[in-house]
This record gives sequence, structure tokens and C-alpha cells, in this order.
Amino acid sequence: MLSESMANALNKQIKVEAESSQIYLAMASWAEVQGLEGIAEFMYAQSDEERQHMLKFFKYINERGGHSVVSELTKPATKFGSVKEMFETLFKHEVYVSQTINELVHIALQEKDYATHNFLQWYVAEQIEEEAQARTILDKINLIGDAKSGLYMFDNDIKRLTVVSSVSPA
Ligand code: OFO
Repeated sequence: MLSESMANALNKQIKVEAESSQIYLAMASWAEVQGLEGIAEFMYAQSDEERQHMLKFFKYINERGGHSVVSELTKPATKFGSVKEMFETLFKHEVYVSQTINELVHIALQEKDYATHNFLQWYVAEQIEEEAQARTILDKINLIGDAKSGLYMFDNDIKRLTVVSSVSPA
């Protein structure tokens, strides 16, 4: 059984994951209207993944005697100055998400809630992967610089990155 404070903290994370899904959906849309099909496809998949992250918390809270809550979400940015700016925003967001997961791990340990601690380890591993992936993408974008041909190739390239995760699905 979850304590009230643990359930509240996990519910806050539902909002974070739902907002991640919306942020990435907005990025998918922006990329799509720029004609960047590969990046759009990648971002649609990222958005779907975040919804799965959200649902995993959702089911866990209810399973452990809490009550998962659907809350209002903050409107994400819908326009970006460049592909680089978009992926920098993504990277910063993933670093923020990692901090929120760490905070949950901290609360679980404080409360000696080892079941939740164990549950959270999936997210700890996932965040390592997501941060690394975002860093790889940014490195590639920095290599391309302002070259249009490079961006065209990158847009094709990123399709291969779509939905590759060594962490088992939710
Ligand atoms: Fe991007 O991992 Fe969830 O939020």
C-alpha cells in the first residue's frame, strides 16, 4: 500500500510524463510542417513512448491502493528557431525528467518503500538511455552545422533511431 505522500509524489510524475508526451507531440508537428519527415516520425514515436511512461505510473499507483489522477497540462512550445534549438529543448527536458525521477527514488528510500524503489529502477535506466540518445543527436547536429544537405541526410538518418530501446517496454 502506498503512503499518501508517495502516491502524491507519483501522481505529480504522471503530469510530468503526460507533459513530456505533449511537448514531443508539438515538436513532431513543428518538424512535420517544416518538411522534416524523419524528425517528425522520431518525435511522434517519442511522444507515444512518453504516454507509455505515464500509463506505467498510472497503473502502478492504482495497483498499490492509490488513485491516479488526470490533471491539467501546461501548453508546450509549438515553434522552434531551428532543429538544433528543438533538440536542445528536448535534451534539457530529459535532464529535468531525470531529476524528478531521482527525487522520487529519494522519497521511496526515505519512506522505506522498497517496492516503489524497485519500480522506479526501470525509469532510472530509461533516463540514462534517453539522455544519451539526446546527446548523440545534438553531437550530430553540431557536426552538420548550417549545411542544408547535412540536415537532409540527418532527417533520413534519424529514422533508424526511431523506437530503439534496450529497456523492455512498459
Ligand atoms: Fe523521456 O522519459 Fe519519460 O519523461
